[in-house]
Amino acid sequence: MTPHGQAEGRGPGPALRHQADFSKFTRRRRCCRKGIQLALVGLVTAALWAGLLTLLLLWHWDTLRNLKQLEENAARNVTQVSKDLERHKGDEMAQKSQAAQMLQNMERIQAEQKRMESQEFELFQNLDGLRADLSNLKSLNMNERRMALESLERLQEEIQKLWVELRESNVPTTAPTTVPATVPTTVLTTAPATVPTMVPATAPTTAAPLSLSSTPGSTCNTCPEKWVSFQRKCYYFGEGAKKWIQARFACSNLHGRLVSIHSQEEQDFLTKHANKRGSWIGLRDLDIEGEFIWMDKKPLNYSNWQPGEPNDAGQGENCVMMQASGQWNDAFCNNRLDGWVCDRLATC
Ligand code: MMA
Ligand code: CA
Ligand code: CA
Repeated sequence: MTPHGQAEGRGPGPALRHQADFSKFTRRRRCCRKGIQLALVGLVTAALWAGLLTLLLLWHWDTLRNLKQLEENAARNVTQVSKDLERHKGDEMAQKSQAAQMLQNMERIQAEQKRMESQEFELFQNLDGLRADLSNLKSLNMNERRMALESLERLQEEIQKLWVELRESNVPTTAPTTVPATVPTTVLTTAPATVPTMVPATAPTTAAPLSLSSTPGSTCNTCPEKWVSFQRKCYYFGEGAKKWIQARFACSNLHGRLVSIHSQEEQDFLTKHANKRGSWIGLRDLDIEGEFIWMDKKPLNYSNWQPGEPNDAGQGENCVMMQASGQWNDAFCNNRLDGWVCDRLATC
C-alpha cells in the first residue's frame, strides 16, 4: 500500500489535491501531444499517399498518351505498309504481264526463225538444183559444140579430098564457094558463133602460091607458102603461145589440121623442125581416157611416147605434145605451148 492510498482513506490534503490535479493535467497534456503526433503522422502519410497517387496518375496518364501515340503510329505504319503492299502487287502484276508479253514475242520470233531457216534450206536446195541444171546445160552445150566442130571438120576433110581428087584427075574446076547442100543444117545452126570458119571460102590452092616448096621429082608434093613439104604432106610449124584447142583452130584457119604422125620417117622429119619448148600435135584422148585418137582419124599404128608417158598426170592430161627431143607427152590441154604443128595433103 502506497502513502497516497492511506491519504485517500482519511481524505486528501490540499497539497495532495493540487498534486493530483497537476498529474491529471500532465497526463492530459501528454495525451494531447500524442494525438497531435498521430494526426501529424496521419497527415504526412496522407500527403505521401496523395503524392504517390499523383505520381501514379501522372505516370498512368503519360503511359496512356504514349500508348495512344504508339497506336497512331502503328495505324499510320499499317496504312503505309498496306499501300506499299498494294503498289508491290500492282508492280508484280505488271511484271507478270510484261513477262507473258515477252514470252509471246519470243515464241513469235522463234517461229519466224524456224520459218526463215526452212526458207533458207529451200533456197539452198533450189540453188543446188539451178547449179546442177547450169552444169548440165554447160556440158550439153559443150557436147553440141564439139559435135558441130567435128562435123565441120569432117566436111572440110571431104572437101579437101574431093579437091585433091579433082586436081589429080586434071578436070578443070572452080573452087567451091559454099558448103555442099548435103551439109546437115542442124550442125551449122548449133555451131557456136565463136567457131572459126573452117570450111574454105576458096580452094586451098588459091589460098596461097603452091610451087615454092615443091620437091622435084615427085608428083604430089606441092605446098602453100610457109608450109614444108615431106613425102605427100605439107607441114606448118606454127609459133605463138596457144592452148591445144586454139592451135587446132589456127591449123583449121590455115586450111590444115594439127599434125597426125604415122611413121618413124615422118617423126624424124618433125623432130628436126621441132620447137625447143614443145609443140602441140593432133593426138588426144578427150572422149575416153586412155583412148588416143589422131586428127586424121587413122589408127594409132605408130607411137613415140617418152618413157613413162602417157600418165594423165595432175588434174588429167588429154592433149599430146611433142617435146624438143621429138618424144611425146600427154599434157594439160589448157597449157599454152609456143609451138604447134599443122599438116595437110600436098597437091599434085
Ligand atoms: C610434168 C608434165 C607431165 C609429165 C611429167 C613427167 C609434172 O608433170 O609435163 O605431163 O608427164 O611432167 O614427169
Ligand atoms: Ca588423158
Ligand atoms: Ca604426161
